[in-house]
Amino acid sequence: GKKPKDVEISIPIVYGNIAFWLGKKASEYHSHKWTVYVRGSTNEDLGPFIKRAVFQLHSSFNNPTRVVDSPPFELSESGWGEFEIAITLHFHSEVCDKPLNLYHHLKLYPEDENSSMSTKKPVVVEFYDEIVFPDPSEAFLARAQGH
Ligand code: SLL
Repeated sequence: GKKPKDVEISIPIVYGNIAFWLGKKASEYHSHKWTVYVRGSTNEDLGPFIKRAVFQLHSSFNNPTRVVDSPPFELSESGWGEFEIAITLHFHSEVCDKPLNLYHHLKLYPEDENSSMSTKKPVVVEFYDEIVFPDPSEAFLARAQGH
């Protein structure tokens, strides 16, 4: 059973991507501009929890391992194709020593037949999730309370 003093901390997040088709400015290898991101579900700063986000891109990109060391934890690029992005979240040491992996399939092209390619209407695909820390340290609790 759960001891009454047991607490867990749950951080609501949203991760996903936004993509703009470049229209007349599109070239063969750069048809879209896109941004992949991890943010607080109501835009709260994740900096107190997350130290670093590593975005692993498709091998067709130069330097496909992209490290973001401060918020906002997002990465913008241009390209032509969809692929799975592995996002590794590293937490501050008092939060959690173990990194967390998220996977996001980058979406550039509208899904349904009714929405055609448009430079004005971006494609957005995002997911809600919660990062749960079942046994937070005192230091983490103090940090979360000040949040
Ligand atoms: C596909 N499996 O064939 C996917 C791979 C890779 C997309 C998509 C690179 C852009 C650049 C780029 O967009 N790669 O060269 O900078 O559809």
